[in-house]
Amino acid sequence: MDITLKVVDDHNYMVESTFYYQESLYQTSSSSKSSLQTFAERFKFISQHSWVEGYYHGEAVNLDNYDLDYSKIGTKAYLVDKNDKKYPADISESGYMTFTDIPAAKEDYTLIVDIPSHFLYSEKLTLSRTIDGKVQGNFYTVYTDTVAAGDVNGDHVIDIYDAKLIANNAGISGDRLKEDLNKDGVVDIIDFNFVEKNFMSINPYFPTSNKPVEKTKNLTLEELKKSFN
Ligand SMILES: [Ca+2]
Ligand SMILES: [Ca+2]
Repeated sequence: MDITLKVVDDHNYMVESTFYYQESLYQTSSSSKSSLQTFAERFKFISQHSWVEGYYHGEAVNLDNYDLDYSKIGTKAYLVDKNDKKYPADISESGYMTFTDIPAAKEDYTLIVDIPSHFLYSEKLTLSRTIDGKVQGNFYTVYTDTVAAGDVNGDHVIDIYDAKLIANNAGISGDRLKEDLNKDGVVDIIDFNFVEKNFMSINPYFPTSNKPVEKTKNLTLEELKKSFN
C-alpha cells in the first residue's frame, strides 16, 4: 500500500522519521469498531529546505545591552544563493537571526550581515548534505565573528573620513544615527573611540582596493577628537 502524506513543513532533519502515535481501527456495517494491531516502519524524510540560525556580533553592539532591541537598530542579514537571490533573516530583539525555507542546494550560500557602521560581514556556508545521492536540507547553527565598528560611510576601510563624520555630529542625539555606533542614542566620544581603536583597518571579509586615509591637509584624528571636549 502506498500512502502519500502531507506535511506542514519539511523542517525535519532526522533523516528517518516515524509515527509516534499509531492506531488502526476498522468499522463493520453494524457500526461496531475494532482495533487492529498496528506497526508502521520508520520512514525516510528528505527535507528540501535548510534552516539556519545564530547571533550576529558587532563590536559596538555586542548584545550585552538588555535595554536595546537588536532587531531595530538597522541590522540586516541575508543568505545569497548562486543566482544572487537573497533570503533575509528574521532578527529577534536579542540579535538572533533565523533563516527558514532555504532551498537545499549543492552550491554554497553566502551569509551577509550588515550592521550599521560596522564592517560588512561575509561567510560562505554549505547548507545541504547529500544522502544516497540526494541533496537534502539541513539544520545549521552559524557562529559569526565580531565585526569591527567604525566604518560609518561603508567603504570597507576605517579612516579619517569616518572620524570626520562622527566628529561633525558630536553631541547629536536621535534614533538610528549612523554616527552613533553603539546605538545608545547619542554621538559622543565612546563612538569616536571605536574609530580610533580600529583606525586604518581594512575589511577582512570583503576584498577592496580602497586604502584607508590617515589624514588630509586639514584633518587629523587628534584635531577631530577635540570636537568632544
Ligand atoms: Ca569608511
Ligand atoms: Ca553612542
